[in-house]
Amino acid sequence: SATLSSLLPATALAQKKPVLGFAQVGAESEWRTANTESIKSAAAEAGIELKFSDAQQKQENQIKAIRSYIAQKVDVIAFSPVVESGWDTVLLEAKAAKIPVVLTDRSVNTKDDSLYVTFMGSDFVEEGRKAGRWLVEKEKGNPGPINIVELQGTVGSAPAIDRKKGFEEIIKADPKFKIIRSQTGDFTRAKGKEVMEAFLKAEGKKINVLFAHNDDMAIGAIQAIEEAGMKPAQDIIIISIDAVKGAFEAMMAGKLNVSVECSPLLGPQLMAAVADIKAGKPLPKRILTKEGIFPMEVAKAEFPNRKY
Ligand code: GZL
Repeated sequence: SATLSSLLPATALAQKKPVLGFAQVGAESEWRTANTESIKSAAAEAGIELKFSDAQQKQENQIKAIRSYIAQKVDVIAFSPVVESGWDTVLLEAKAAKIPVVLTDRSVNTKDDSLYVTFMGSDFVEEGRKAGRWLVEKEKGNPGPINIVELQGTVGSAPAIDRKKGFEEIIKADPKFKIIRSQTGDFTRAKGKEVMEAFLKAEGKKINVLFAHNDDMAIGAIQAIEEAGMKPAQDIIIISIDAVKGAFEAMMAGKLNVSVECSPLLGPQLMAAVADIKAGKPLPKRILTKEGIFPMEVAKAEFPNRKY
């Protein structure tokens, strides 16, 4: 009897939709929601079949999802590693199954960079430097001391490690800047508010600056600052990263001083990479997203152009 393949024209088989398995971090922030939206809409646009999972910010759930994609024999696996370490084992399993892996947004710590085809995402160290440079410029006339509290992102994640590194690299040039408290708010509004409340209780009016590793924690902290009877962006200068809509709304309300852009719109670049991999084209090991910085003075004019 004729087999199905002999019935279908060869082109139909050759154009079998590529299948992409994507293991997302979670839904912890506006940035992450916009990133998920970008990936889902770009997959639909590109005619790529997307299998998608949300790990609720737990590494073991991401590893489980990657293993399920290996079992389903998807064409490509992509993920944003919630933390930098602990991926070699499951990436070796993907390599053994001959399934190429793309890292998006965050990278992994590994000695074997054959475990992934490419890493596409922002330069988080540069984002930290941009935040530091803005503060140095803002306070150039102020002899100090300038006391900074820091809301770190998820412990062990590339953005938290690298944004801290970049920021400190810039402010260490002048001893008037002192980070007096630093703790993780896990990139969420709720935790950002909770930790800022603790900072305010401990340090109160001694705090001159808040450096938040993302807008969601900054927005939570703004609520804590107001509830403590202080004026955000005036009594306490607030510097943040992502430049999501919520940050623009806070800047237009005069409650946030500046947000460093970190684009979540990686969907189209990811689908192009999947198509190139399927076509056997080589990819650069590192694909960098271009980004700016938005102080409150330009927020109103820039807001209509924002896509996330
Ligand atoms: C950065 C991304 C971070 C965002 C946070 O690329 O990994 O995770 O800055 C998000 O908002 O939670």
